[in-house]
Amino acid sequence: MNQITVLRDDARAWIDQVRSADVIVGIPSYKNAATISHVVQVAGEGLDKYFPDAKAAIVNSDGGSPDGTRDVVRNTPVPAGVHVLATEYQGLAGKGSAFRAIFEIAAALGAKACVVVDSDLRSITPVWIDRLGGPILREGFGYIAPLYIRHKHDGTITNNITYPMTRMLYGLDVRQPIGGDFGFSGEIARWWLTQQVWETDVARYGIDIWMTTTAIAEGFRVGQAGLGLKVHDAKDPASSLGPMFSQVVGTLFSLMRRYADLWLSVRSVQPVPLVGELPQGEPESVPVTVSVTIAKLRDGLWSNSRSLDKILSAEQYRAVGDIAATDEESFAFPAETWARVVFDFALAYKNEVLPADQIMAAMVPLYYGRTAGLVKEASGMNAEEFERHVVQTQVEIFLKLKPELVAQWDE
Ligand SMILES: Nc1nc2c(ncn2[C@@H]2O[C@H](COP(=O)(O)OP(=O)(O)OP(=O)(O)O)[C@@H](O)[C@H]2O)c(=O)[nH]1
Ligand SMILES: [Mg+2]
Repeated sequence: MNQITVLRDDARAWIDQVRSADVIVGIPSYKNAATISHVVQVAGEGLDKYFPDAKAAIVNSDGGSPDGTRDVVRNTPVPAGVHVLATEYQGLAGKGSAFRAIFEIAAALGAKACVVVDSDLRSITPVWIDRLGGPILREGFGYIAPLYIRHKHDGTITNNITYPMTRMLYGLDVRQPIGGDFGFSGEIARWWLTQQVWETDVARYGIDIWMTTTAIAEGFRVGQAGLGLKVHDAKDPASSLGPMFSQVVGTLFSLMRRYADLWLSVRSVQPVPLVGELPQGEPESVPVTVSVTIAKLRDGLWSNSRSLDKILSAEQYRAVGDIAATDEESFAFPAETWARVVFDFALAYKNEVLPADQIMAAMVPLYYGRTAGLVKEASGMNAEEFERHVVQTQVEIFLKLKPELVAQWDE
């Protein structure tokens, strides 16, 4: 068994008492007292209904919430036979450390399948637990990513970078590589625990892209679970996604170095097996303030000019300068320009032209710029039109331009 490093005494005592489990649902949290009870209740129902013969547990891995999140979990009724732990992990503060504690508990209990779901989900239903965990327990999958429809203003990091890059680099059409709700085997959890990443951004919001990328690159069988709509406490991309962006994309870039031998030779895209039905429908809307995102592009271009001069090619630097100079009315940030900007940043990260944190800080304003462009392109579209005309168009552009990145990588 792996060494236990992030578990407190209460969690260790609980493990000694429960001893083993077949299926675990892990729920990371930080200040989610208002929403987590629903998630725990639905997880309990899902385990009871779809895994009646399995020994099951729910583990809330909390970041020391001051709002009583853990007590809410303890006071939520679950079906008889489902064990519940609400504990505070130790280590670097972040979602990844919360997951590490869940992996350690899964390993200690010898769990065969593990499901993780976010604590701010409002659209979760019991069947999610089956779709994410069933293929692991019963069909030999190693990793299940979620497939759901999100509002066009939600998931801007996914739509603008983690989806197009994952698909282009590794050749697998995983639509929600950082969706947060996953199923995985005990085997992969034990492998993740052996990796020396827990002092990096993987311990924070880098965890999702790291799990998905390593699952693909290490050859685990990957599937997607049709989960319908994702409705959660979504953040306005104009105001609160900067740090998350740096952590996710910095992790994606460092994985590009690790798995270069793999992705440099990938040229086509394979579909991912679907569990359940293709999602449909229109989720509730997420607000976005375009004027704020454009202002962040302009301010950031100016304040990061010395970094951008080292990172961007002259052509791309000129292009984003022209984009920033257009007024909100006619603002556009073409996907081609964005793809080439992303490639320039990936190369700068690999070649260490500046310290990683400076590179990522200089990229955030450009992400705001592309987000404003995406919101403008999506204007008047429903979820289905947005998927077809904006998201799928952009991923095809990344794939078409991949040879430009490959040619520069080993220069
Ligand atoms: N334990 C712990 N959990 C965290 C921490 N940060 C986030 N989480 C949990 O991780 C899950 C996802 O976080 P969210 O902030 O909802 O992020 P998201 O939904 O991926 O991102 P958005 O699309 O921007 O809303 C939630 O269950 C959070 O409670 C943390 O520092 N510690
Ligand atoms: Mg959320």
